[in-house]
Amino acid sequence: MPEAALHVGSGKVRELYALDADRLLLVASDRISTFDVVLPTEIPDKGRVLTGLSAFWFARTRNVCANHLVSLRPDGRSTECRRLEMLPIECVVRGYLAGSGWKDYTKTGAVCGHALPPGLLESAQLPEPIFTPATKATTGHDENIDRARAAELVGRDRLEEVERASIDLYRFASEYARERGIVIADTKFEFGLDDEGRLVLADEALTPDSSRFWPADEYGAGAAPTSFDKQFVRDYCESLGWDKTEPGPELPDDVVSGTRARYVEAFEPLTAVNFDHYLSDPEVVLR
Ligand code: PZK
Repeated sequence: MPEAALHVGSGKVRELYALDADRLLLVASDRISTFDVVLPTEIPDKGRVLTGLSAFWFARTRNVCANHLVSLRPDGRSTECRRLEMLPIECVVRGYLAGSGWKDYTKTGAVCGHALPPGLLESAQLPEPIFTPATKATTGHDENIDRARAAELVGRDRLEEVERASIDLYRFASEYARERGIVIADTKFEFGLDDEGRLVLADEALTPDSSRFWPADEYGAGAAPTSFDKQFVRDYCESLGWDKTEPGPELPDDVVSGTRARYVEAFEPLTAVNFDHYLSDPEVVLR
């Protein structure tokens, strides 16, 4: 980053800088986390794949919901975006029964208050995508909240608006991805408001870090599908018998190269852009 910019926040694998009063710079690193621990080994170009995918979705969904993207930097990993007043909830949409949703269902027959038909198998597609908001935890895991709590946090009308936008975005992207060999099982959106109080999609969107991507050809209800991007990393970590506390293990070269290839294998069919072309001209994903 050549120009003076104030560091205003860190995610597990991303950094946020203020460019001026109304512009932020979101920078995606090549760091990878598994079992909630950031590993000491980076995956080359991971930040560029996620930034390019997010920018691609922002360009494709701007008629579904306005978004914060202003421009993509030539480094392919940095996004200039509009500074917003962020809403204090995570907007999760689930189209399939996975993760905490599956656990919830086995215990209660419902997922975050959405009653579901009996007899669904793990990973089953839901009759309709469901909206399951969560609060942003500063430490540890996001906590699912019910509609009443979400309405307290953002207001009843705003909640209806973000639910509609979240489901519309998920439907658009999951249908698009399914036709290209990728199941987006669930995803998390973050929204903010502009100066006029309009709802704007922010953060990263519809990437393997903010969503569960499954390879469609391996998908079947009744089993937990492999993760599109992190399966080699998880399998390797499991093979070590690591206890999943800090510090995480270094990754060997074959796990790094295999994982990098998986990110590129998600990027290329979705964007219809050759990844080397993206590296030489990132804006190709916006056109
Ligand atoms: C914002 N985060 C989370 C993400 C981090 C932190 N357009 C925006 N306007 C105002 N605030 C944010 C955004 C966005 N996006 C996002 N925190 C604030 C976050 C990535 C890296 F360090």
